Amino acid sequence: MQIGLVGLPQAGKTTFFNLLTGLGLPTGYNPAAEVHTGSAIVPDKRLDFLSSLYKPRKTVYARITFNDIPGVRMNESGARAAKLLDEVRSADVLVQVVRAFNGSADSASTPPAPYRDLVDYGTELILADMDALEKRIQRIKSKPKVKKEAQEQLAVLERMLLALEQEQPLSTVRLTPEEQAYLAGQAFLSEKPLIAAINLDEKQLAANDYPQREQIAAYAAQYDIPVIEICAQVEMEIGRLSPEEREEFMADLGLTESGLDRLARTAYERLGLISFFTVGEDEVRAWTIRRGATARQAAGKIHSDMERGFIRAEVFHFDHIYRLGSAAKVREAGLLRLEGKDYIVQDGDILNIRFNI
Ligand SMILES: Nc1nc2c(ncn2[C@@H]2O[C@H](COP(=O)(O)OP(=O)(O)O)[C@@H](O)[C@H]2O)c(=O)[nH]1
Ligand SMILES: [Mg+2]
Repeated sequence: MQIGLVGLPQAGKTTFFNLLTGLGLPTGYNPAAEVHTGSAIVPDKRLDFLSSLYKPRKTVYARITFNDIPGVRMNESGARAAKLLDEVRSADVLVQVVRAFNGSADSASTPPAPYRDLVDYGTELILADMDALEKRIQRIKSKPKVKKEAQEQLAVLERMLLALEQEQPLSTVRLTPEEQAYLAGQAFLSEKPLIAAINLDEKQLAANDYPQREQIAAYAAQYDIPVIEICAQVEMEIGRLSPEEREEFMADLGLTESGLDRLARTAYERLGLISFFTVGEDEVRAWTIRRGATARQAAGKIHSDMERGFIRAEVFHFDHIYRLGSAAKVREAGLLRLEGKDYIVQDGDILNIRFNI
């Protein structure tokens, strides 16, 4: 999964990026405006438990890639803007970092207005999509004779453009699969899943309040935007402490989960992703699939041979082994099942694929 960190300059993107990846890039003004890339494991206490039980040679967590994309005005033109827009386009999910914190050393002499910033960035995504759509519509119309298929395509594009003109993101436009096909895989920005990460200072975190909070909640509910609250600066500093000190400081701030925990969980939920596990002496591993995927599709995630030669899946659930303490006891209790190719894999399932090639 690829997460693009976006938002206005000085919102705390690079600080949050450092927190997520454990890297220590300089924060503040970024004149070169280069994109930073880093990755992190997806924290999963279930995998920690399985690893302590099986003591495998290797424990493999799922990974997320983060791109810290410098703020760009979407109507800015030129090579830099084009490159940054491409970065935004290639993300699976956008996380908009929004400043709520009060003034810091080199930014923020202006009072924070997180709702305004959230909406402004949404508007920039809409403007970028309008530009792309208008160009595409022009290209079709400029042909001497418009074919029937192009007519239908034009109708879809114009409907999308209309939504944008009414300041509605493309995520609000429902398209049939045939209509989707007309878009030929072109990625639009305002249809991407978006998560808002509101960057608070310690006082706001302690008070559990910040400016424009209600407006943000209403806007987020309307457009299906999950909201997480982060305290990037402090959490980054905490990240440098020893594990014991870290827990103490987190507890003081009233935080039970790290920023990475919260973001990973929210992104999985928003994208409809779940985890299943494979276990053994050699390797204990977490795999990411879409909710609703079948056992056979899950097998394909591991290896295409397993998908092609799929026979059956031996399945038990994490909760069972957690409660009973070993795979042998799960089997004794009759909780190990054999499932066919169409079985819908559940979050936390432990699979052993039987296959034949
Ligand atoms: N007080 C406070 N300052 C922050 C916080 N997060 C970032 N900053 C500061 O805001 C400035 C901009 O942060 P940076 O991560 O570079 O923002 P970016 O431009 O969005 O990448 C830096 O001076 C940070 O130290 C925060 O949570 N609280
Ligand atoms: Mg930055």
